[in-house]
Amino acid sequence: MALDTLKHVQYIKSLDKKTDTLEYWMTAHLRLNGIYWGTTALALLGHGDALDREQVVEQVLACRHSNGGYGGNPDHDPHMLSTLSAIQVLATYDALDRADTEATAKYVASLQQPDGSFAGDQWGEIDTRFLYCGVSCLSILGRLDLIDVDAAVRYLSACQNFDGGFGSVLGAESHAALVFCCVGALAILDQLHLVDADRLGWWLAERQLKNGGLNGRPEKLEDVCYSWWVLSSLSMIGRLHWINKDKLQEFILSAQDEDGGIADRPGDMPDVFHTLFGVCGLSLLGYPGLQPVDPRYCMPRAVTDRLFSHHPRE
Ligand code: GRG
Repeated sequence: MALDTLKHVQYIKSLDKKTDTLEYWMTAHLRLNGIYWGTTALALLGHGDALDREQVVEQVLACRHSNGGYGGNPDHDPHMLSTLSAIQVLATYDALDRADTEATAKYVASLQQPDGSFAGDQWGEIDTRFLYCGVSCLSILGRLDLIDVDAAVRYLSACQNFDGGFGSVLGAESHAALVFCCVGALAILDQLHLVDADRLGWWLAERQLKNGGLNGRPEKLEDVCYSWWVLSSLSMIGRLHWINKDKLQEFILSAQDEDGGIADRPGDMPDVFHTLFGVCGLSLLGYPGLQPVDPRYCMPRAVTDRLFSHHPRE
């Protein structure tokens, strides 16, 4: 089975036109995340110009608040998850100069807690996802100097469990998506030596099931999105070869929908989240014709190369 690139491009392009569907309105709070998932998938598929740049940039800027944070949709409260997506999309379209990024950097930094962790917004939920968002965002903006990096690293380090994995908060069960968040943040901060790579690599490799797909933790079902969370983590710790690449590639390709888009597993309905992470997984596996993805940022390598030639990540 081969990757149906053009159908996936058409599928992503069609998403913003389906405004008469329940799904469209049920996912309103995720609109900015959706723009990031779609535009990143298009860029990795080699069709970064498939959407109108100005329209995308305007859509992102419409979600901006005066404090520098971004909401999931215009008039939605600012949140760390949508703020990272906004910055990633603006960076991908080389449009960071269109927003007051200094205010955004200050908004993000204001959510760091004394123990180094990050809250998702003003209401104070703590999660390693938000720590990743904070570190990734500030690194893209070249403003890691605004936070207590040592405290963030101490918090991340303390989150590593006996099995080598990481969870959503101190002491929480290891979960592959949170492994990406913690390892990704440590990679961005150049602190990967703190990870027990053999132990973590073993736990990650055990996520592969007989059908080639990966799950997110023991006894759970396979899901295409773990092709990103698991594989990017293995890539960052230099152990990508610890899983069976051919079987994973076949699993991802078999989750393609005949009308475009990729689903969580074969036979299910496709969505843009799984489309991005399926394409990202294939890119890390070296699938021909795909643009390389940066495992630390989940952005095209060409974009992060351009960004960090302007300013050092520190
Ligand atoms: C830039 C790629 C990128 C991410 C930014 C938001 C974020 C940082 C990471 C999100 C990580 C996360 C927690 C993803 C959710 C993955 C997922 C499918 C969770 C489902 O959890 P369960 O318990 O699934 O329903 P399992 O598979 O364990 O049954």
